[in-house]
Amino acid sequence: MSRLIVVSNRVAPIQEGKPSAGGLAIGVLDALKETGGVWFGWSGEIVGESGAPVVEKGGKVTYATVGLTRRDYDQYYRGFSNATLWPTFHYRNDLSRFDREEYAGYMRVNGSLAAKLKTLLKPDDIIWVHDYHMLPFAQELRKLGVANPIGFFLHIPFPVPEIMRTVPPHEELIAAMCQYDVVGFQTESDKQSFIDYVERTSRGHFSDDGMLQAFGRMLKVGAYPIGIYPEAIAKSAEQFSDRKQVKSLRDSMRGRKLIMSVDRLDYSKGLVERFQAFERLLLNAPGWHGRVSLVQIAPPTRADVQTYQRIRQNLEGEAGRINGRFAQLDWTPIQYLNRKYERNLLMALFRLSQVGYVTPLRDGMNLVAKEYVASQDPADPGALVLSQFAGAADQLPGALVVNPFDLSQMSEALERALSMPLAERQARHADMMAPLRENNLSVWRDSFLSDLRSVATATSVTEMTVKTVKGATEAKRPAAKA
Ligand code: ADQ
Repeated sequence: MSRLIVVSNRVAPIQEGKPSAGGLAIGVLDALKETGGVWFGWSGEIVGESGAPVVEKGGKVTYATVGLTRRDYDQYYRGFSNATLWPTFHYRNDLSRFDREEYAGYMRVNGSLAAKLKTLLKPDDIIWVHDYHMLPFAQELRKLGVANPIGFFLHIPFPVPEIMRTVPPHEELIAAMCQYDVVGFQTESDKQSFIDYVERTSRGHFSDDGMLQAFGRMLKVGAYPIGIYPEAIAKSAEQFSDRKQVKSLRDSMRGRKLIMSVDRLDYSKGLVERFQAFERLLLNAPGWHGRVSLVQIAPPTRADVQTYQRIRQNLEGEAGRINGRFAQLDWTPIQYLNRKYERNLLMALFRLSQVGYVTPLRDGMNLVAKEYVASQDPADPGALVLSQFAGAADQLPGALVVNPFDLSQMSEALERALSMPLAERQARHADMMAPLRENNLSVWRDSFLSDLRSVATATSVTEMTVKTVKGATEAKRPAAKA
């Protein structure tokens, strides 16, 4: 089988089973271990001058990492990726800024990373590129003559065409994305937004077999919702339930109900609205005073991007205000913890709680929602309040789905979740576990890679035909992709 090359902005070399790893790391690492391969990307270090990749072997997996210069980091990572693409793709074009130099830096870094990866490539490798930092990566590889099959998966939402057009170089970016052989999205609606853009703006054509013809190329476009390993999560949630921190939270609740929320601290996660909806519950249903607490765990991320500093101040202000308004000597309504926790411990905290409260304003998938469900005790599961704007809402039919812009609806859903009878909680939990098992993390990875491998097969069959018929000796892209 061909070697797999994974490219992502950050490379996270981890030992199998290490608890801090997220879906991307666990999912792709399994695939790399199976076929052998390379994981290529930024080491996370800022360096004086960016040199050749540092290559380390870990079993069948080779980790190849490069440093970024301060200028690269500011323009490519902090600038165009996180101050333009991230907000716009999450429908926050009010927070998005565009700077030509940052965009030039984004293209430059993609070009230089592509040149560095090229030195490691073999002719039959297949390449799987991840996320919004790398939209033009295939185009840069193609410029260097790389003809290998290249797939791309977008972990965050893809916006409708009207929003996409607010990014000034939108057409260049979409044309670059069409240099991939497979482009994957989290949901059918993200996929549709991409197709709508290409059909309306660039006169592309999408056919029923999932192939898109655009910018002189033919590519597969699909929805591949990322999953989790529900059995492994259920097991660790149960095993970690007797940890000291879990017991001490249980003791401190003294019979009160617990609403759990866990997110990276990001404006897309709707944290302020979430606190305000909880406040509305306390206002409208005073019977809950002293009987329920919200624990919000939200470690800061991208702390050097200004918008993230503002969200942090805003959230701390809201938690303080709500606590000041309602707290009693022996009851704090909101416990806001600004730090990272070991993943297994989080799963045990989910299991301890009566309500999972996951209400992003926009989210590609949201693995926390899936992890919350998988962590529950099937005999006495918690209920899930979930935003309709998380990709996960398509796949968790037993959730109480809310519009995170409607504070009244959210507070009503919280009250319903807190009072939900056991039989209804059990039925809803079973309804959610079935799709989580069917579409687990292996299914996500295997279905994407199987589509990418079919491209590889089509490529070699077409090349053989071209060679036989025309006696050509040079490697060519398949005719279907011309
Ligand atoms: P994220 O925006 O990071 O990911 P999410 O899908 O919720 O969002 O994944 C977060 C992961 O980090 C989860 O596995 C969670 O358990 C963990 N985590 C969160 N807070 C933590 C804390 N305080 N301590 C330790 N671990 C914590 C992006 C997209 C999502 C998409 C994923 C995967 O934005 O929409 O679901 O990629 O494709």
